[in-house]
Amino acid sequence: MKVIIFLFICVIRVTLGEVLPIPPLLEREEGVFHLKVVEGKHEFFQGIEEETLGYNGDILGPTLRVRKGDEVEIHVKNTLEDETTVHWHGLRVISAMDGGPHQVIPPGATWKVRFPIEQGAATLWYHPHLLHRTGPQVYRGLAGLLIIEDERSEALKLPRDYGVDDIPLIIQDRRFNSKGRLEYLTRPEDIIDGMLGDTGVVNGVLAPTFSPRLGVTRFRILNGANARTFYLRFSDNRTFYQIATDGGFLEKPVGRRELILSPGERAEIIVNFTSSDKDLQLRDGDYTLLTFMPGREPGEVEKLPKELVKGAESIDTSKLKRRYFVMQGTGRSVNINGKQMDMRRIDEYVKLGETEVWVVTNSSHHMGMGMMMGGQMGMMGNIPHPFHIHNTQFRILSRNGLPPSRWERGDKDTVLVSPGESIELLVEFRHVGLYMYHCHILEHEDMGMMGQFNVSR
Ligand SMILES: [Cu+2]
Repeated sequence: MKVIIFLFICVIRVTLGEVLPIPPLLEREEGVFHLKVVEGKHEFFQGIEEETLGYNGDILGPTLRVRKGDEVEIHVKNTLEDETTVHWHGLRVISAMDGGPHQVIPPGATWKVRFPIEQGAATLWYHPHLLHRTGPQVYRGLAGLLIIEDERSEALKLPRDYGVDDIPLIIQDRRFNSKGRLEYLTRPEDIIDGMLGDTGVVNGVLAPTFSPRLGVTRFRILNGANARTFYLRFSDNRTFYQIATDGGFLEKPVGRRELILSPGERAEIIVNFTSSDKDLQLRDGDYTLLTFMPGREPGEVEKLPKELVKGAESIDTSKLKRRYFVMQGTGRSVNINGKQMDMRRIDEYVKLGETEVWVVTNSSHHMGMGMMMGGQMGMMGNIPHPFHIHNTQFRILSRNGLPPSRWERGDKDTVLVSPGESIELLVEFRHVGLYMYHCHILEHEDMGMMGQFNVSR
């Protein structure tokens, strides 16, 4: 019976090809965005209902689109029986509005926030950030996009018709058992690697199809996975153009064939489609995430702008204060600088508006094949960690002493640090209060790979 069910699932996996759902743009009601955290039912596989979580719906959340200079008001009602929080990932905002572990929304309560949008055009996102319990809530479906537009993004000749030629892609992975039910932290290696799935999910569905217009389409890609780093390529290995990093535009479009995104990171890319692109696929390694079926309608944007934004000026960093963050340990012992998250301890004190260099090292070293809990052989200690800092957009100054690649020279809030790597970041904070820095593998974060810094005058 089990075999039959498994085969049945495999057949659905190959043939489903659901149309890519686009998270709706949330309209303001009397100037206020209303988000309701709700329990839902979602069918990843036809006929198999899964208990999920969503904002205003069964899974994921609507897209909030705002403009630089806006005063934004958001009311988040928690209808769950559990606590939650909503963190605006990538946003420069005062700590009381940040939505970290200190801003718990009890069951039945409504959290009201109001803040100005002070930063430029970017694709940010929102998700829960409960102490020790972020992973399961995101895994069940809580994530959504927050798009900022500004004068520059509106003036540039780029596709920006949301859902038509400006397409959000929330890429995640999930693991299902033989009955097609979601599994979470069921294997010993999940404690080491974080929760890695075996099935890709895009905007909440498996292996969807999308019909782009002919010509160029923009994709705003979020790695919303708990732990998996995606190595994205097109099936024909074509060149596409990256135009933005986590926090905004790159100086110029950068031609690429592969986009590596770790959990929490975003990128905006431009892809050119022709009528002969039937069956083109977006893949992670050999795994097909999304299949394209170009339509016949020509797109509106033909050529990419040569320059997107002015590049950042180089500054002398030799006299700046340096802080060191070493990510180490494996499994339940993951830590930063030898410490695990403690709400009662402030790890770093930072001065408002002061530019600093944060040196982030992943000292997990390769110890070869080893026996893991449960008796399986696995890689021990060879774990990459995406490092995320709240309330800022930083610049990567160097990777292992070398200048960052051209596609990493934009504003960032999350950076992948591979084992043995050391990365220098140029950071600066414009709001006071208590904030987090942490690994964005959510199970690592939940196990304590997080610290607190206080920004003051
Ligand atoms: Cu980690």
